Amino acid sequence: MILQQHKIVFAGSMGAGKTEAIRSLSEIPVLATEAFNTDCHSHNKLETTVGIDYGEITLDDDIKIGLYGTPGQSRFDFIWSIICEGAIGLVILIDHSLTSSLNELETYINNFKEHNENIVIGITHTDENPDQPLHIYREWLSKKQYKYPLFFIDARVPDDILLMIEALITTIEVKY
Ligand SMILES: Nc1nc2c(ncn2[C@@H]2O[C@H](COP(=O)(O)OP(=O)(O)OP(=O)(O)O)[C@@H](O)[C@H]2O)c(=O)[nH]1
Ligand SMILES: [Mg+2]
Repeated sequence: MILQQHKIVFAGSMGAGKTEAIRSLSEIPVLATEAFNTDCHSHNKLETTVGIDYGEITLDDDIKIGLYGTPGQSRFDFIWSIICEGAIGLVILIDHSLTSSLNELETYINNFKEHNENIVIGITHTDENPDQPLHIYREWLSKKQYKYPLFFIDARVPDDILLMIEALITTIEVKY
C-alpha cells in the first residue's frame, strides 16, 4: 500500500459515519481499526474506531487522495493532531440524531480549525431525527461568521461523500 501524498482527514462525532464514508468511497480495501465499543455512554454502537482508518480515491484528473479517518471518542484526541499533519483539508461529520449535535459541531470545529482551516461539514443521520430542525447549523455558522461549506448527507451514499470532497478541493483551489 502506497500512502498518498494528498491527504484528507475525516473527523467528527462518534457514530457520525467517518469509517462508513471512507468505506463508501475508497477504491482499495479500507484499513479500518474497529474495536468493541466500551464507551456506551457516548454512543451505543457495537464497534468504534480506535486508530486510523485509511482508504484511497482517484479523482477525475488522476490525483490520488488518501482518506484518513480519526476516532470519534475524545480520549483519542492526541491522535487527531498527528493525523492532521500535512492534510490538504478536513471533512467534519456530525451526527444529527444526537441532541448535543450543535455542541458537537462547535467542539470539533474548535479543535480541528487549529490544525487546518480547509474544512467542509457534513451533517449525517438526518433521517433519524426529523424533529430537530436543520437550520440550526447554518445559523450557528453565520453567527460565528464561519464560511465552511455545509452539507446534509448520508455517509452510506458514495455520491454524498464525493460531493463534499469535491467542494473541499474546489475551496482549496480557489484559495491557493
Ligand atoms: N441512518 C443513517 N445511518 C448512517 C448515516 N451515516 C452513517 N450511518 C451509519 O452509522 C453507523 C456508524 O457509522 P461509523 O462509520 O462507524 O461511524 P464513525 O464516525 O466511524 O464512528 P466512530 O469510529 O465510533 O467515531 C454505521 O452503521 C453507518 O452505516 C446516515 O446518514 N443515516
Ligand atoms: Mg469510525
